[in-house]
This record gives sequence, structure tokens and C-alpha cells, in this order.
Amino acid sequence: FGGATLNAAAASSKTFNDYQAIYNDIAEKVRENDEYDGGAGYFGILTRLAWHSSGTYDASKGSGGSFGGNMVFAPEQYDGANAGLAPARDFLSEFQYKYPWISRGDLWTLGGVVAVQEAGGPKIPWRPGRVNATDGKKGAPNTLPDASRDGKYVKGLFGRMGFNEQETVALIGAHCLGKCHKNASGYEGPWGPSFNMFTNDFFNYLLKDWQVKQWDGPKQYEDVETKLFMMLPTDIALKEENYFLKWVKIYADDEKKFFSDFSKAFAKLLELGIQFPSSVKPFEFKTLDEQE
Ligand code: ZEM
Repeated sequence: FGGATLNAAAASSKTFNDYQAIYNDIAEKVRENDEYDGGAGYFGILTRLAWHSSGTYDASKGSGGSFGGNMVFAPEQYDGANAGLAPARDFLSEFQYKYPWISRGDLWTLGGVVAVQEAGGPKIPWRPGRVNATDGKKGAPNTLPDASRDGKYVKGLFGRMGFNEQETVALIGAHCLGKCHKNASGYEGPWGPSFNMFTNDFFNYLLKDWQVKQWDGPKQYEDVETKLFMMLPTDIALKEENYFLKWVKIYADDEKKFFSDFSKAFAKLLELGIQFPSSVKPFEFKTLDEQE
């Protein structure tokens, strides 16, 4: 990898407790809004904001990633893949006012950590230090995945970010959370019934029988048994390539293993392209439940 890395700001006067306070504020607001989006709450959309701010990374060029918080500027602002993420940025913006010292990249990635942990998922080690870009020049549009494609495309796209097949499958397991929205992506529906809880359900559901849904929208799948749930073509593609299917089965059988691998891969995703000073050690935030 020949890419340049961006240097995270050296440790400021802020400590673990300062960031835990922001974590708690976000988590309280997530709790208060648990009826949002038909009971999905903000877990899915906040996880997706963290992913889309980071998943623009190209390891060969050192471009993209969460460092600058580029999604507020053109061209990333108008990237079709980011349609529907404004409610997540708006949700977090009050904390930008309350804690003016935190950067957008830190706030958006921290929002993803809150969402995963408060939904019952694994702890995600997280480091601060991203620095706001002042314009969109370093934005990397058209780099996020297209859901209509096949497994080789998915392998190539996650390979561009520096992920292997195991990490790729683990990351896509985040589709246990939230929903697709016709007015955002064109796709519609949740991947399973417990879309406000972080579990290995995505893999259990994926291994069931799926058929192409007959409707006026883009090609997506519905479960044969109830027709209540959905899969994207790129989700089904994880069953069509043995190098992915192997991990789908492992994670369906072993939620602990999924949690541990997801935690590592998601932490890596949020830090793509960023060089942290060795003095900045990862924080592991307490959930609201653990503090009660
Ligand atoms: Zn998603 N994702 N994603 N994803 N995603 C959607 C929703 C969510 C793909 C994709 O096209 C879509 C990862 C990987 C991939 C989440 C997390 C992560 C939606 C629906 C689409 C179309 C958006 C809408 O309509 O609102 C593709 C093609 C992927 C890879 C091949 C990875 C990696 C993720 C996190 C680690 C989450 C949580 C959602 C639910 C969002 C919500 O609003 O509830």
C-alpha cells in the first residue's frame, strides 16, 4: 500500500471521561427515540453513517476514510449511496454544538460505536483525533458498494479498503440492524425481525430460502417462508462464493466468534487511512446499562 496516511491530532486535554460523556448523551437520545423508523430506532442509521463516512477508503491511493468528515460537502454530500443519511447527521448535530471540540469524523464514528454497543453488540475500541476538512476536495464519491452486484465485485470492493473475505462477511453482518428505505436506496424492508438488536441473525436468515421479490422496485430477495424480510443481491452473493459462504456458516453457528471478529473489523473500518500517535490508546466505552 503506497497511500499517504493522515495524522490524527495529538492527544489534547480531553480524556476518556470527556468522550464517555458524549457517548452517554448519544446513547440516551437513542433510547428516547426507540420508536423511530417503525421501531428500528437509530441503531441502523447511525451504524450506516459511521460505515459510509469510513468506507470510501482506497488503500492503494490513501484516499477517502473518516478523517475529514467529508460528507457535509459536495461531492460526497450528493453521492447517491449517501441518500437517506441526513437524519443520522441531524440526530448527531446537537452534540456538535454541545461539544464544539469534537470533529465530525470523530462524532460520526463514535455514533456507530454507540449504536452497535447499545444494540447489544460487542465493544468497539475507538480512538479520537480526526480533523475536520474545510472543503470537499478530499471527498471520495462513487466508492461505496452497489447492492445490485455479485460476489466478485464485493470481494474487490472490500479488498480495495484492505479487508479480506472473513472481515468482509463479518462487516456485512451489520445488516442485522435497521432497514432499507424505498425513498433512500430504492430497496425496502428489514433483513430480519430483530432489527433493533445486534445479533448474528443476519447469517441465520441468509441461510434460509430466498426468492426474487416480484415488485416494481430494484431486484431484491424475500424469504420464501414469510415474505416479511429482505436480502440485497450483494447479501445473497455471500452464499454464492465459497470463500464467503464458509464465514456465513461459521458466524451463523457461533455468535461469540461473530462478535469478536465484527469488533476488530469495524474498529479497523473506522480508522482506515488514519495514523494515530502511539500515545492515543483505544477507548472502550461503558454502555448505559453497565453504568446503572
Ligand atoms: Zn449496508 N446497506 N451495505 N452495510 N447498511 C443498507 C442499509 C444498511 C450495502 C447496501 O447497499 C445497503 C454494509 C455493507 C453494505 C448498514 C450497515 C452496513 C441499505 C439500505 C443498502 C442499499 C439503505 C436505505 O435504504 O436506507 C452494500 C451493497 C454493502 C456491501 C456490499 C456494511 C459493511 C455495514 C456496516 C458495517 C446498516 C446498519 C443499514 C441499515 C440502515 C438504516 O437506516 O436502518
